[in-house]
Amino acid sequence: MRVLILGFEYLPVKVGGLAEAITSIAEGLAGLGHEVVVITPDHGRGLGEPVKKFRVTAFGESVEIEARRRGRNGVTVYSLAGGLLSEPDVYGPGWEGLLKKTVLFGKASAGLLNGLIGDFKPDVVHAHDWHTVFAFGLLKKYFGIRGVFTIHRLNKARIPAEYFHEANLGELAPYPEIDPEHTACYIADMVTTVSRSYLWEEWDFFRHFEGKVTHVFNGIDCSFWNEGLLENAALPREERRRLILERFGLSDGKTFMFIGRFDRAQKGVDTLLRAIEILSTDPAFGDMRFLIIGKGDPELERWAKAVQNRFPSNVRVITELLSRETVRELYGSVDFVIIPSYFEPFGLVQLEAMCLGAVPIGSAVGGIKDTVIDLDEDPGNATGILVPPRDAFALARAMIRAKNLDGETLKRLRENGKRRAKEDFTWKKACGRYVRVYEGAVDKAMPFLL
Ligand code: NHF
Repeated sequence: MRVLILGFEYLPVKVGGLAEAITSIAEGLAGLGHEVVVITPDHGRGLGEPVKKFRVTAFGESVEIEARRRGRNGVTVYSLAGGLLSEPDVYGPGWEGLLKKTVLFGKASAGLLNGLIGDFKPDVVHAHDWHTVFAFGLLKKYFGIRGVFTIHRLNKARIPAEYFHEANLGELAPYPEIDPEHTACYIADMVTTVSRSYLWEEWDFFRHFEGKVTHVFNGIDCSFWNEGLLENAALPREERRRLILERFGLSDGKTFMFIGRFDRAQKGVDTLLRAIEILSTDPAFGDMRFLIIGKGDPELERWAKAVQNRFPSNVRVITELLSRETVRELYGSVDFVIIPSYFEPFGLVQLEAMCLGAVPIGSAVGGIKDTVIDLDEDPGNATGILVPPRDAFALARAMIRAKNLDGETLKRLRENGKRRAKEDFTWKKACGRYVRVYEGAVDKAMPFLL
């Protein structure tokens, strides 16, 4: 099949998990023998060779668009530069700037395909997240291509209808304020999201598209998240842990790690900080170590530092950016990884941890619930522990339980986790299912089948 992919992030341009997901899907499809072309904004990176120039009008101005092309792992990537498309802030500048950038991306994508269509007529256009709504709408309008829209994380934005008029898609904007995710799903032939549980948690949104909605799990690239590549691969895990803790000025102990954005909406670092405060009065606390890695909301950063100052022998907060290799070293050394998210469409941390033998303790939501098999639910196949979200007491109890697990259970959790990450959540599987979505040969979400 010929597949055209639209996305606002594509490696090496990365803000979050979206870049990894879109890149892995494109490369995975190419690996299955499909012809894959990606269109993405250049975001001022100047990647690839300039191959086409043309002008589009947008917001009363004429903008020169430069299409740059590069090949990467079997995929042809076009990045569009010019005007706001060259703005380095991927999701900016500001909200209005972002809206204008999405409109310009739409027109420039249509202009690019207009020039390519004689040589490359896609069988399917696969658009990711709402920033591609105008590109998706225009490609469907002018070329009538079958369209698949994937939601990696619902944004629930409302944008003024005038942006649709400016994008030459006024027919999609009958009301003053439009939800772009709703519009993209409405015009799509198929709608997907990245885990089964997230789909049902957000059924109030997805039910509007009943009959054409399904999930496709993301995958994990265990070739990078691989124990064999650890700096201290030859040492026993406890020794690696001791060395890592020493590096952070801590003595040895059972180690729990959090890695993620410090925000109040999703990642739940506040629940973890509360749980540590609760644990501090427990006799078990003396043997527990916490590595909290991330940054974001300044108030949460202050709270985290205050917890570190209160418990200097137990807690380290690391706000500087760590390389992927260092993060891999940490996953391969700590005992447990905490993922206290309030919601998680898919989530990569729990699977990265599982690839490297760190046992996840996560909220029973979205993709975490679908990837981690809970110790109480299925002790033989368990890969971690699930707790209710936003419940610091439950998380504290789970951490004490984890600390006291016997060696045999811990080993089973680790081995099961590695196997599940490597075998059940491969990008090859994900891409095989996307192909079935493209062909319309896939099971759908049916509320009466729950
Ligand atoms: O893994 C890629 C990522 C997900 O849960 C993640 C999210 C955004 O919030 O699909 O997209």
